[in-house]
Amino acid sequence: MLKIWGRLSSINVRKVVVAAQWLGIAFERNDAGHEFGIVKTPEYLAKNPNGLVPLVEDDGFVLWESNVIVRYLCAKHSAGTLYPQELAARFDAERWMDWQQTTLNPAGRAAFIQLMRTPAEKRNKEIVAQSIAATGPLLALLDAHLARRAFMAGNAFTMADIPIACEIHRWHGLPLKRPERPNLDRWYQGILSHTAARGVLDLSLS
Ligand SMILES: N[C@@H](CCC(=O)N[C@@H](CS)C(=O)NCC(=O)O)C(=O)O
Repeated sequence: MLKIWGRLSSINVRKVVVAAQWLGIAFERNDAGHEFGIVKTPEYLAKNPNGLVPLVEDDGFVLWESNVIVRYLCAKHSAGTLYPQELAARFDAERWMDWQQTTLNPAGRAAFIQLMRTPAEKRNKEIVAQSIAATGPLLALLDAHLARRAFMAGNAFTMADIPIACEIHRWHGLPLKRPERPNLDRWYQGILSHTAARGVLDLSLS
């Protein structure tokens, strides 16, 4: 059975759990990282020398890097559907997954760290404001993108929707005022209503 290592308070672990639930794969998840430790033990470091979560073990195959795990699971269990097979469609989806890691996540991460991981008396409002200012245009871009298609990579749900949905879950969990983004909200609510989101994207941030 697929074994997932990682705490659900991690955005990157959430991606893997949503993917596994969407695909209907039987899995066992073991809390690791942060307050659960484990990630700095020699046994864990031998599997992931970064000492980070998530990590999966699938019939002896060990893999880390959340978006790569999502790709792997979708390719293994949903080739041609969640993992598009036609090259242009596949790389359309790949592009959004990389964009989540390299653009959207770095923009919003500082606000998350300040508002959810930093004691109130130590928070830096300027850092939060900069993170909001960096994220706003990216959410507007997503809203415009989703005005013209039902999902991130076209008219069907693919692997590309998973990392972005987890990022939106994290952003929506922050105590911030958000302008209306009707297309983004429609897309996100659709994902939230899927059974695969249960126990993950319906959790508040911790
Ligand atoms: N690029 C990696 C980043 C992994 C990462 O930074 N994981 C964080 C949680 S989101 C972590 O392991 N933090 C240390 C810990 O939980 O102990 C991925 O996408 O999997």
